[in-house]
Amino acid sequence: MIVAEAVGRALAACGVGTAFGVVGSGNFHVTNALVAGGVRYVAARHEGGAATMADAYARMSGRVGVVSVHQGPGLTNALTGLTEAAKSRTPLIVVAGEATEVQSNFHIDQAALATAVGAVAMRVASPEEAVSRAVEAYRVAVQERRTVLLNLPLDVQAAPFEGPADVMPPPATAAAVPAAGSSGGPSAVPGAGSSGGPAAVPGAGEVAELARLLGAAERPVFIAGRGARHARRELEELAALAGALLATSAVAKGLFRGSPWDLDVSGGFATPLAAELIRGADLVVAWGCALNMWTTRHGTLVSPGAKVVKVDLDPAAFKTHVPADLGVAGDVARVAEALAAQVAPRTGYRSPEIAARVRAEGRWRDVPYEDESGGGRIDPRTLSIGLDDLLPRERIVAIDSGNFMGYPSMFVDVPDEGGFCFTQAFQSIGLGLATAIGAAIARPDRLPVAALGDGGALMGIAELETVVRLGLPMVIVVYDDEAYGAEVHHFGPHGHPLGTVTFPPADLAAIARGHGCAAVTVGGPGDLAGVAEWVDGPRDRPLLVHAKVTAEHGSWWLEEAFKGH
Ligand SMILES: Cc1ncc(C[n+]2csc(CCOP(=O)(O)OP(=O)(O)O)c2C)c(N)n1
Ligand SMILES: [Mg+2]
Repeated sequence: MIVAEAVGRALAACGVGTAFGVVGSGNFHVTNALVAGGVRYVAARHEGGAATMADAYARMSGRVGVVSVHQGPGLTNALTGLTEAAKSRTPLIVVAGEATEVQSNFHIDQAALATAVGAVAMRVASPEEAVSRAVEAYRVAVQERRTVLLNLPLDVQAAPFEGPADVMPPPATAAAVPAAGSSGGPSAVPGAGSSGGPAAVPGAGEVAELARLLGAAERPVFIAGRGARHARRELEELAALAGALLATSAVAKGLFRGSPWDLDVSGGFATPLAAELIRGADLVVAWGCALNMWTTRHGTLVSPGAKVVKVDLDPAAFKTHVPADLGVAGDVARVAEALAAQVAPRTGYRSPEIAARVRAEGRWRDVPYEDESGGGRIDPRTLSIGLDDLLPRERIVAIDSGNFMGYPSMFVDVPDEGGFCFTQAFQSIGLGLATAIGAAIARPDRLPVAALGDGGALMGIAELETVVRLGLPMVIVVYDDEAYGAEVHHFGPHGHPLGTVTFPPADLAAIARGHGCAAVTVGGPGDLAGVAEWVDGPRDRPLLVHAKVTAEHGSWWLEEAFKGH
């Protein structure tokens, strides 16, 4: 056995989930060893796709994703996806060949590259440490929720490995990532506040103080983030006692689906009703949620008079973004449980009037709008509502970035927090299709839906062949405005020339058919019949919905986003 094989076997024995990659000489043996160890391998067509697939897979499966890349350009190609993963604290291991000879064409400072984007760099520097380094990479990925680059120098990985061939998984780490339930169970990889650790047991003083605040609040609102995705039951039970309304950040969308007190997403995607009720809160408790500018519309959704409490594993979260008046360090579920024993039942915000309003105005589709479809183009709201009606409810929705992104985020519903995959921590366009592939592999029980702009779709189109090759029953919706719409609406109103951000029509349906997809071009509401036909059929090929959308004006959440530029 050579060192590369020992590393692959060791990672497999640790219990990593699916591996994604593009194989070259520098990662050939380690990838084959992963496969020999029982790990599923998915070949992507671009390392950027592989990285994002692994990120999305990890988020939605609760297992550690692996990315396997060739030295040098294999790694640089993966960087945007790796940055997204690192910013999102996704447990990920990147195994990469490494050309340590500076004369090599493939040579770059790979460790510096990883560190620059927030990943942890490690190296198997000698044959003796092949296994221990692999196990350490797994431990750091899981326990510290980090994206880890495991460099495998070419000479070291080719050397004979003399140690034991079998590797025991490290104790306590494999169990630290909760398994994804098929529905509503402990969800994906832990976010802040879910995996246990030094601050997992809450301090009694802070808990008592939060119990006092909950006992005094007239209009409490809970906002749950990534770190609360495993804690639906505990939060719902506490909210029922405290009379709190329930909302989430975008990444936790769907967490409270089905509750009559669910306001859905807080932030730019919030309904007018949700925004009004969150602004009306006298106590906002953020659970595993940083309350960043997106979740709070630059702080404006939190009333100046409201008390703000953050419950998070990481006390560093307390003072960032909207700062907390009180911070409770601990695991979200355990804090909520401790509080439930101390809070007496009260009506709080849960009046019959509010219940009636949430029923009547709680979803975006309840908000009246004028359908602007016409002239061979469909209003993106009408498109999204139409798809929401047509597509099976057991779905997993992935969203790319751009002006269009709010339409599917707001109008296409998801069944729970395992139904929405939002790789937007780096705000990169082009990640949506690969996100949908990783999510689809994590949740084969659900219909994967990729919602993309034309710009993001064409940037990530290399993976269309992957969708077809894997036989994924995916619906890919392209909101095509023949432009980088976000830029058009950003600069257009100021009279700037827009030739650099507008494009002639591209026949995306033909491109999709060329890859082996079914495709339908939608230029008005009537064309959605083609989608219904696919849904009712055998779904033996992916479907690309090429929607020519109206684009006279920018979206309202984009206005909000520009404040962050
Ligand atoms: C990798 C990357 N390049 C450029 C940008 C800047 N950018 C943000 S949105 C956008 C336009 C996206 O166009 P499209 O996917 O068609 O969506 P639309 O805005 O038209 O709805 C661009 C270029 C970015 N965020 N990420
Ligand atoms: Mg566009």
